[in-house]
Amino acid sequence: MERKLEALQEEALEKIASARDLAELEQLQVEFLGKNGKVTGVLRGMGRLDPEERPKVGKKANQVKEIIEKELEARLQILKADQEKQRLQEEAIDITLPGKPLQGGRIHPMQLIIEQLEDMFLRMGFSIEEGPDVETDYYNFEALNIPENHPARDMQDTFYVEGGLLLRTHTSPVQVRTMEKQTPPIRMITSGKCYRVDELDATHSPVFHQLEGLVIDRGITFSHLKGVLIAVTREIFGAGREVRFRPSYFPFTEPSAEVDVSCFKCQGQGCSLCSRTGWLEILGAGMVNPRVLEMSGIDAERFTGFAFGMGLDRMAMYKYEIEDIRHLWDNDLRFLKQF
Ligand code: 2NL
Repeated sequence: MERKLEALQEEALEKIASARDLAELEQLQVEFLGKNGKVTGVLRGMGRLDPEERPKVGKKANQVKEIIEKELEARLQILKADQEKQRLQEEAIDITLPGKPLQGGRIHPMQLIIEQLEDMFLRMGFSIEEGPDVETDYYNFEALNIPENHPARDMQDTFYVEGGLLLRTHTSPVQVRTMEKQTPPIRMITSGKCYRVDELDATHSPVFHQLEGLVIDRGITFSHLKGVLIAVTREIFGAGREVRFRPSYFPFTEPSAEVDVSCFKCQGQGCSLCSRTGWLEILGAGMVNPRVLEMSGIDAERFTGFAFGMGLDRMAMYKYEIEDIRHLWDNDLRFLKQF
């Protein structure tokens, strides 16, 4: 009987040592120490033993039971520790890996153009002025010598709002307001949104941006106008660009001119961007009409001035080779990421 118990102990310890997981271990517990287990069976069969033998065999059986229990427990701890180690390995995070890069914001191409122009004009001693988007007929048309019957005043072209007000169709009202509140010398620019009734397509938008400038002082001439505008075009489009002044007409300037730069894409050879002319029209300008000066309270006998205006959407399209104006409004990240 004792030898049988020893054999059982040996068998149990061997199996415990080679148990690979908690389930196997649990089965061994049942196999040897369970209600119908092998060791339990020996203890149960003690009734048939010689009464003299019983204490010895009972003692041995309890020893074996204890040893197996201890081994089961020891193995259980080892397997648990192994399991934990494996779990930690699987869940391990490599803290030396670089983090996910933060996607920084970009400056919108319209803002890039505005900032570049503003910087340049600030260096030349201009101030930056602002005015309302909702304007009166007086500031948007009347004070600029735009006649009562001018097509721009038509409902078809201008957004009118309640109370006889309108959405400014150009940034010129800001210049009128500046002339009213400042005395010459005046050197100012203003930029912002303008509104005209227009279908949205690749080259037109009912909301667009302008930058306008105004210089008023004693003895200002067309040469001053040319000097400033040539500097502006070179800064935006590069020093190698030719600049051309063509006679034009605006009610608020006399004489008036439109300014072209030689096409930067084809070097003036003619291409699709410049419609094969070799030239890109970028701004309008002129000497401020004396009537406009007088209406805003500036003595046209003592002061002269020049003014200019440019469409910033077109500037951005030229400079960044954007073929559709709607890209400026879509906020498509694939577009915005390029700036
Ligand atoms: C263009 C032409 C221009 C002006 C704007 C102006 C403003 C006042 C007085 C006189 Cl208060 N002139 N502005 C002058 C000439 C041209 O803009 O093609 N803009 C996109």
